Amino acid sequence: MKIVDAKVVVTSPGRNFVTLKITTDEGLTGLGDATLNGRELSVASYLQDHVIPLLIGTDPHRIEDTWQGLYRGAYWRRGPVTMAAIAAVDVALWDIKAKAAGLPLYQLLGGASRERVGTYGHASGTDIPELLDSVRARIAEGYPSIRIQTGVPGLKAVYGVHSTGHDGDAVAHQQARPMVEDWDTAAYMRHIPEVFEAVRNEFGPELPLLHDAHHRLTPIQAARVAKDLEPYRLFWLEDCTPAEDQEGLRLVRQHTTTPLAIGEVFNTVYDYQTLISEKLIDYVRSAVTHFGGVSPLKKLFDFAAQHQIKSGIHGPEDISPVGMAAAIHLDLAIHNFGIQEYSGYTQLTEEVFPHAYTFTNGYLHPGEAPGIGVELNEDLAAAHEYKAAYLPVNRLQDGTVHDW
Ligand code: GCO
Ligand code: MG
Repeated sequence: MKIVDAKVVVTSPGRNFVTLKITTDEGLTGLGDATLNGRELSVASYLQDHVIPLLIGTDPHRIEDTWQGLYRGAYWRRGPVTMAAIAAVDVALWDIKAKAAGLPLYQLLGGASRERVGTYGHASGTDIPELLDSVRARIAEGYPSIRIQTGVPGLKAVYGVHSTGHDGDAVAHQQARPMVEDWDTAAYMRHIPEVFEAVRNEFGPELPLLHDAHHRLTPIQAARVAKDLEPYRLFWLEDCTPAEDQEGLRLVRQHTTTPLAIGEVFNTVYDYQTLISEKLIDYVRSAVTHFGGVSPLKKLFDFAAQHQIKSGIHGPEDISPVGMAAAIHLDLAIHNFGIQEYSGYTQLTEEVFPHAYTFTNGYLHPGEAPGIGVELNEDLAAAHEYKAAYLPVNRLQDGTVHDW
């Protein structure tokens, strides 16, 4: 088999998605997700200008060799743009291989290790009463676990709340320049234990609760928050410190038994070397789409498994249904699965990307269609053109730029 064509489709059915479609001489096609929120066109160009010319004429079955060729062959390694582009190729080739075998991808990854994939959904509110309503709504939808985020008194806009889409996910605003959110770490640190207290009082001790600090705390602040939240038995505290400082997590770890999750902005195993080998975290958060694809993410999970660390694949709306499907196949197959983030998509996005995977009462299943089980409605995709959109930037009240 040979690759005879490959193209990049950029579409915006509400938000931007970048999809790679590879076609073979036998008529098999494969899809890969290359969406990088706010930097979509850079990945599209990387693929179009530098990767697709290398793919034409090659054997799509040689996934590992193609991956290594793209990773090592460029000389310049790692980084979100490069790794999103490589991820799209990797997933599209796995899609083709599994279709050629007539099997859903999870069968090629070792087969199912479980019957269904547990998820967490997003609950958010500008204040605590609104948050409690949102938690109630997620429970009614069947979500077994829930991430909670609230506004902080005195702040206008906070991650996961005011800049949110239909489900409390962060939205890239469709405008030429990023909007600005405000932040006050001390106010947040005073408020967050009250939020957990209210949610536990209302919903009891059993409901698994998660929280995302979105890289905003220093290690000592994160240690304080994680300790203050210990009585509420979190499922995890996510991204408590700026993720690039692996050593910072050592200090947090020394002070708390709150489980820690990190890694949605990571793109290679090297970002996790210290974190995993020293057991500084409990869940690895990388997405198939930003980590170079199914091949390296499977290796990461195997490395994590040796240290009793589990998966918690990043799955907000800015991962397309193609990237989500690839994640669900991995979730079903690996032994050290932890949880899958899933916030759903708008109706229009579902129509652009018809898929075999299902979401039923809070649990996902990849379905039995050969490949990853996602199609691309190219006409509908073409009817919704790219629109410039950016995530917010974060500033302290004196105007200083802060981590977002
Ligand atoms: C999450 C994330 C997202 C990010 C978004 C940025 O935990 O789901 O923090 O909501 O903010 O992926 O593009
Ligand atoms: Mg997050």
